[in-house]
Amino acid sequence: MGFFDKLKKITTNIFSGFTEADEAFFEELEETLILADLGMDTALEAVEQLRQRVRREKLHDQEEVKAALRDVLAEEMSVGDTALDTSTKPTVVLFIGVNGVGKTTSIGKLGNQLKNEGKRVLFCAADTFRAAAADQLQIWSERAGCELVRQHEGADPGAVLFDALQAAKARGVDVVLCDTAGRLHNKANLMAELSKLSKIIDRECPGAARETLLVLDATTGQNGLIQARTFKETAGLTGIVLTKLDGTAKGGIVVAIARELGVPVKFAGVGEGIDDLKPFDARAYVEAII
Ligand SMILES: Nc1nc2c(ncn2[C@@H]2O[C@H](COP(=O)(O)OP(=O)(O)O)[C@@H](O)[C@H]2O)c(=O)[nH]1
Ligand SMILES: [Mg+2]
Repeated sequence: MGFFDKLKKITTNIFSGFTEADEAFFEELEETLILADLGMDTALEAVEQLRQRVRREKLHDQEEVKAALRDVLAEEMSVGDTALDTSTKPTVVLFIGVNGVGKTTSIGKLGNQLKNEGKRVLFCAADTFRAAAADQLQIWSERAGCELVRQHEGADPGAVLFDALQAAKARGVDVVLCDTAGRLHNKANLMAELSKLSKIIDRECPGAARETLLVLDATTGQNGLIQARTFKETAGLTGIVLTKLDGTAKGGIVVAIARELGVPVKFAGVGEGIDDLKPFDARAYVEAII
């Protein structure tokens, strides 16, 4: 079953008991949306907006109400441009997020896509916390045909990034994708490291198009939101990569994240393969799930 088919199977249930858009329906919808990981606040707000629309526009039949719900959810998710800004050479993209969410894998997949679009791509192995992290990124760089700058385990991540940016400028690289550690000795440490990396980019590539993408694992549900709040404080988040959407029936987390953070989901990870990263389109998403 394809990703969208899977989603569809779960969420058509929302309307399975529909007879009319009465209070019982709205209450049931609220519950379904909360269970789908929209979170309490987002679910309540979405249902309230739908309620008002149904009243205002005097909607009756199921198809009209469905279309209105799609609009409401798509609007909740419309919080900015979902395209990756690669307008300068080099463009620098920082991947941040806790351990195991899929940062390294997403870099591999995105590198492959950009390479296929004819771009010269360099991976920067600034996760120096574990030796295996750079090895893993190296495997992806070979698979995707992208360049790699790495150093030894325990090296200063800032020094690796500095090297990578110098190499990128010297070689005419289009896009630098920078991996980072998801765990340091403590949270304050991690945040300090990330803001240091951000400053290095500003200093070495002033005026460069940059993105800071927070990678979140969709299967962790509301936990992802808690992580997001922590990371939001640092390093000017520009977008979310939501991974492992293939592993959860609870696609509502997408809506909750966009609404809470005010930054758009830019990519969705839907598997472990090299082609399993899709540009995220809010409208297509809600149409698939409702
Ligand atoms: N099913 C699935 N697995 C994923 C996805 N993205 C990453 N993974 C897996 O999640 C695990 C951790 O990924 P990794 O990139 O090492 O996470 P990192 O610690 O954030 O760099 C690996 O086994 C990946 O294959 C995805 O979209 N779907
Ligand atoms: Mg990693």
